[in-house]
Amino acid sequence: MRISKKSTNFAAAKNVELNSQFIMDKQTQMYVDAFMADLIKKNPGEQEFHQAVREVVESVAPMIMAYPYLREQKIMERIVEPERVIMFRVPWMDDQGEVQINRGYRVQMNSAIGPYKGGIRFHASVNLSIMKFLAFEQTFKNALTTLPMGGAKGGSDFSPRGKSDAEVMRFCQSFMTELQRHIGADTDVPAGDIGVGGREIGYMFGQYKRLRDEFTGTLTGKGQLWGGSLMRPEATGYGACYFAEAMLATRGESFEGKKVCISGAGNVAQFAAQKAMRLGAKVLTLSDSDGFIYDPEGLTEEKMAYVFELKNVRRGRIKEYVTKYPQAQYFAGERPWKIACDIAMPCATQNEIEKADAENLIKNGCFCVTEGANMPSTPEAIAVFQGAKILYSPGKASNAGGVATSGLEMTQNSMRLKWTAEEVDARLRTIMADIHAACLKYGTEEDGYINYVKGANIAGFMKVANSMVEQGLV
Ligand code: NDP
Ligand code: 2IT
Repeated sequence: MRISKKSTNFAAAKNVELNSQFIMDKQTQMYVDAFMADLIKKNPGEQEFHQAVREVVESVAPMIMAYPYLREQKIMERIVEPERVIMFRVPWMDDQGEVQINRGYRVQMNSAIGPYKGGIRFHASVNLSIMKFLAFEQTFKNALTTLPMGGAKGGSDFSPRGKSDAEVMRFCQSFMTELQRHIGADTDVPAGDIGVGGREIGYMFGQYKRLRDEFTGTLTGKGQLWGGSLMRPEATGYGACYFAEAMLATRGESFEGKKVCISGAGNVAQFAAQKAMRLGAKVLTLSDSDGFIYDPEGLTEEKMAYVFELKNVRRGRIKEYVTKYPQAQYFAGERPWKIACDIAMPCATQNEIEKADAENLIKNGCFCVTEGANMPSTPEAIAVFQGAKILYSPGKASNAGGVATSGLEMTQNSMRLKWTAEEVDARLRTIMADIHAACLKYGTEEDGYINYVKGANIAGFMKVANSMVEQGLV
């Protein structure tokens, strides 16, 4: 069913076929500007949060103008206000016997469609702005997965890099000693993110279980021996590749024979690289915060096995790759975006593709950017991609396979059984295809260009917004 722009009532809007008839006019732009001015005043200095909100408001403002119930219910004003923010002291003792103090966070952003759900990030850069931007993005991403999960994010300015296992364990135990009172299988289910992998989830789960005396699926990304889902480690990177395959297919293309630049060398980057390679692509780069490696011959199964061991067992740096494979080059202090490629997959961190990087990518022939990380492209870079009409997908759509598979882990935990890898992978593929279809439905513009940002934001927003309306003023 399609209803006209004049239709204003909620019941009609719930089932409406929304499309690009909702465009930005002057009045809408004024709404966005006023909304952002107010948000910035209320949340001073939180630049990443402002950036994430602006992107969503710009996409959904035409809907808000078209449907007065969204304005009357102050949905946008409510959606940017976290339901709860928890900040806490995390004291721990290092191996030298010195007392260390970090700050812990959990931002419980929105529970309209399910229990709070989202990762935990341990990185020196973590602050309230980064937590809020991630929790905000997570709310819409989780809505896109088709699974019942609200949005949250947590973390600490603690960096596991260079710490001993014992230090990491003491930190995780102290962090969970406070966090445990705020989470639960039907309340809030954390998982991993930057700096939080299987080791950290294990230590946190152990402490949670000890303090609460219950074995539940309160964390996801658990070990395979104690409730973890098969394919969860692979899911974000694989899911991003499944999404990229769908994007490429809209132009009759595939990964076969394509040159791919990937940033990061962590969980998402590793499995994006493995899947892209297995789909026939030549993966040329990986990186960390010190620099990137460029292997003109491309990654192979053997080289990937080396990377897995280097990063996940020895916890080494990516520059060691060139010692092992001397045909590769290491570029200290640089990002991979100057290397010519067809497809770019940023899988490290926020704002890692700036305007000049985007221009470089386009100049060198890149025609598809699929985000594995959260908000890796600056607004200026996104404008360059969309201006050039290349395929570009925001992380909240293309990296949703990770949290989706976390959702599948929750399902398995609730049922107290474990699916095979094939079963989980098949569900992951279906979910990524559904997210791609939602982007197409809400993001296809009049000239046929697919605006994945608009599509993902409108689809995610309307699901959360209408759920909030149905649940009353809470
Ligand atoms: P990891 O900690 O496993 O890996 C992160 C990688 O990114 C490392 O190579 C790290 O290098 C690099 N990196 C981190 N911070 C910076 C920085 N400030 N500048 C340059 N490089 C940096 O994290 P993940 O792979 O899990 O996460 C990567 C991205 O994907 C993040 O944006 C995360 O939010 C997102 N994401 C993760 C999901 C998951 O399931 N894990 C799901 C969806 C999104 P170094 O070792 O030098 O720090
Ligand atoms: O950003 C993300 O989606 C994640 N870090 C994964 C969250 C999750 O709950 O699996």
